[in-house]
Amino acid sequence: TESADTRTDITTVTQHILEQQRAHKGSTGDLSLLLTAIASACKWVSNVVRKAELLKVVGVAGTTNVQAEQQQKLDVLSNEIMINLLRGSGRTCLLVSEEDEDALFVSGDERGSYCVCFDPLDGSSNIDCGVAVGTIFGIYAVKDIANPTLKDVLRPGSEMIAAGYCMYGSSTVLVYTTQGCPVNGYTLDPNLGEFLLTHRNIQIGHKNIYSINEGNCATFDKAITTYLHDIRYPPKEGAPAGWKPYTARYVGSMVADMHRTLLYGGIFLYPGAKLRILYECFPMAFLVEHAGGAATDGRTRMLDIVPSQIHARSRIYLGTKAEVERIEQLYAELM
Ligand code: AHM
Ligand code: MG
Repeated sequence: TESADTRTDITTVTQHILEQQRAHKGSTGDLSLLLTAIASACKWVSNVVRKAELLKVVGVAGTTNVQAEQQQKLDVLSNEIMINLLRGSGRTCLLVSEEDEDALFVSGDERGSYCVCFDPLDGSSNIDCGVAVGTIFGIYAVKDIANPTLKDVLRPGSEMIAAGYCMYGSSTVLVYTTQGCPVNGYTLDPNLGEFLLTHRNIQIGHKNIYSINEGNCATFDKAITTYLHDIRYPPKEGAPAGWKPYTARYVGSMVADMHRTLLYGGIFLYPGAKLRILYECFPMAFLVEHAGGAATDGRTRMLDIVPSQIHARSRIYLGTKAEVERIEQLYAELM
């Protein structure tokens, strides 16, 4: 069989971005450049994550971030990498990072027309034990390039024009979509240093898997305890033939838990309003909807929510349509 090293019919992420750009008549190419810059940043972050233990860069940096959690050196590094490449693309005017309390306004020659909200290294509590972490991003177009304001990102998630994540797991996988387009995934070939198209048009899978931190069960809403009971125990009136309880899987890194949910199916639940709307909930909701799934806070479609401030948090339930509709139904009945 032909080895991947000798095949030349493989599509790189840059090629694919340009191909999609050509399909959009009147496109300026600005978004393509921005997405290419994000792909470069993710390669760079992947490189530092993979070397972290060896370089002994893992550790507490001595500062705390805006969420008052322990900030580790890799968070700081990843944030700097993202900011440098986003600014350097010349296509951004407003950057919102989980690591920075205030939004960063890009000025001068570097200013462009996009606003990017991102978590440079999500799941960083997993770094020291080598478990998957990731970068998450959501992109908006600024309304008035001469005057970017926070209102450009304090908008419903449905107004994003692109969103995605990069997972630094057993392989490095970049997954993104643009408004109305398929979700595609690209795996980093470490030898070529290129992201190659490996997952075309991702549609959410059909397996019955649920993903939640059950340690917090004392605080769960009645809708969620009822849902969890229903997927674990056979119905009282008798289980239909072939009934099986759902499988539990929880990494504790949203990117890894969402990547699995997209590929295999099921539902990811975080009832405790811990996750940040702009750079955790919205991008994942945008992706899951584009992959044929759904996302809600129990009462409202996630992408219809308007965040009140840049680090605002929400409950979130996202996965296949059937599971998300069941949760919404339970909220309507019980809450
Ligand atoms: P972080 O941004 O501080 O890394 O926190 C976000 C992470 C998500 O990746 C993950 O889904 C969640 O926190 C896990 O939280 P918990 O440890 O409470 O289960
Ligand atoms: Mg995070």
